[in-house]
Amino acid sequence: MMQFPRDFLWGVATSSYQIEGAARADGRGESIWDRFSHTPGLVENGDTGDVACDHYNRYRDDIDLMASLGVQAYRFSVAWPRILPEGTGAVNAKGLDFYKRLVDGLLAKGIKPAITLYHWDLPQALQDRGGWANRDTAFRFAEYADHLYRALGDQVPIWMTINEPWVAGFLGHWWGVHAPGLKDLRTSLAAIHHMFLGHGLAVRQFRQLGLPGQVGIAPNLFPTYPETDSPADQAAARLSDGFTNRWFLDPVLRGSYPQDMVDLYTDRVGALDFIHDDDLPLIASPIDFLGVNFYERRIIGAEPLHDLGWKVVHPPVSNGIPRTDLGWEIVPWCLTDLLKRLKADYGDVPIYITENGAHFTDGPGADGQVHDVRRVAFLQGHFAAAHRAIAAGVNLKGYFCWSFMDNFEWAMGYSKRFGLIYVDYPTQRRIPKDSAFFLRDVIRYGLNL
Ligand code: IFM
Repeated sequence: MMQFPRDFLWGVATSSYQIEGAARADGRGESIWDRFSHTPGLVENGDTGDVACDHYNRYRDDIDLMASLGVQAYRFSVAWPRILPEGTGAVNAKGLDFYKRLVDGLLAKGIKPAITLYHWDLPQALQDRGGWANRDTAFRFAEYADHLYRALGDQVPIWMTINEPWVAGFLGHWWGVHAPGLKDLRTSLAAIHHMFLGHGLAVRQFRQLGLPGQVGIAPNLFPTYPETDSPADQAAARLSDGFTNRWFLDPVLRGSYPQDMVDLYTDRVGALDFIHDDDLPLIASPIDFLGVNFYERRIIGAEPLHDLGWKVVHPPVSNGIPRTDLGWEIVPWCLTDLLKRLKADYGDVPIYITENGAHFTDGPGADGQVHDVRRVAFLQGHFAAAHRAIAAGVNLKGYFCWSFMDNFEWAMGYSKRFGLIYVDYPTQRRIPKDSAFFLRDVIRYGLNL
């Protein structure tokens, strides 16, 4: 039996646009994801978050379900356009009330609320003024954070500013496959910088209000390995690591952007003059923890003809490594590598795994239950990997499984199921999968390997 530290926090995670639905309820404004998903051809099957898991109306039952599993913390995001339908200005009290009820409901069941301020549903009104590519959005973000701090700051112990700036930045502004659907590298770098600036401003405001909780950020990180030991592949892997990891860690934890990446980006898009002199000290305002979203490793080879000088190598299925139903390799040892590397390179910052999970298609069988044995094995492997990191001295404080329930998987719509709870969308019935019971037992008894 592997025992985790006594105060280790076991949680589940979701985000607003992926589960809430009720897209027009109680004065909620339009978000960039409403606009994107309603644009024909951008989301598989024409799916939208209009109804999603109808969590906005069913949150009490969802909290009961979490409580029945013994979940200790619930990471959710707040929909900025519910609080500020135009992105700025007067608070929409009805929108804020929803989150007050949610937080009260969680606390009543002894579940710690963990709020993500931004999980990609930017108010469309701000996008109309340039969105994250406009420096002003960082200041509007801090204003929005301030409203939430004042309303919920004494009740919520864990806060995260921005979820996955790499995804929001590059998928949304360079590859155009996420909202707002832009396709320009320079714009994406400006957007990412302004997300960091918003993060720094929001952390500073958190401190100024003297809130009792902890604040951090939740980047997605990719353990990265060279395809071969050749100097060219090693150099390519180092740069790719800069692209996915160091660009997102160094500013926050070291107060600087990595120079090799500054040089590379400057070569591609011109001077990064959206980075102002005083920004980096603010962005590096000390955080209480680093969130880590982990899903995949990246194997990198040199490829001078590629945009940035490397290629992502997709290992053949014959390598024998099991995969999720999205084809992602299941590589729990890479989570241990990643956590150890964070400690080695960035010091003893407390870490929460703020997301980890997998898409498996399993649905109800003849007995009406969902026997998602592959997700159980997936969790088992990753929990053990986290335990190994703790044994190696990593200051890992908790683990949030992605996701509490099946939900709107962005451009892939409802076709992908990451949940521990199966959602039957036509009836909105929730069915806990075997993996949900597995998590319950790990929380209760420890990890039996
Ligand atoms: O569903 C997403 C989530 O919104 C952000 N991290 C990755 C998950 C699975 O793709």
